Amino acid sequence: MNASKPQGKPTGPARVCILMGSDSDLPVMRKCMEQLDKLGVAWDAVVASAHRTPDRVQRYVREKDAAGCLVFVAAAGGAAHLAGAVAAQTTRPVLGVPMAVPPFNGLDALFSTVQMPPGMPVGTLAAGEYGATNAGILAAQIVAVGDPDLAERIRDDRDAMRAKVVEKNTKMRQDLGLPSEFV
Ligand code: RP5
Repeated sequence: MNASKPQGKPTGPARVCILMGSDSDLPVMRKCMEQLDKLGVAWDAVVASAHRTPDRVQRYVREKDAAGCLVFVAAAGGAAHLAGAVAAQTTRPVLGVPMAVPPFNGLDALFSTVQMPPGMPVGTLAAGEYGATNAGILAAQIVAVGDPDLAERIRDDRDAMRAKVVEKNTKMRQDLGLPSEFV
């Protein structure tokens, strides 16, 4: 079935809140925002660092939690403690996106984000743009547990993705002079 497509940036109270350790993380985290826009999930974003502005992190998470945010996404690079610091302030699900900054290109941030002590889970995504994109989709999937229309839009999106893969296969097989479909 085709759920109605959202137009532009969704309005209303943010159901997903994105924290970034620095504005230098924004170009990558736009991938997350694009997914949320496409799926019609209202979001908010802030620059707040676990190390440079710990009090801002605490205030933002507590205020947004109280205002009805359902999922937090935290993106940080280097010694990336942001997702853990967010998890310490809320019982909402927290998704962590390690940013790929030099000299270790995200491996440091991946370990810092994924190796949370027992009792304080952070759902850690891939480093960089893959993780940012999937954080948007996964956050929407979590919100969709209580929103059947959103769940349908996510299914429609998957169907469109599958159709594209099949289309690419058909074109590639044509270019290679193979029969139209494999058997
Ligand atoms: C982290 O340090 C940020 O999340 C960013 O990925 C990295 C570098 O920050 P800037 O020096 O660009 O502000 O806290």
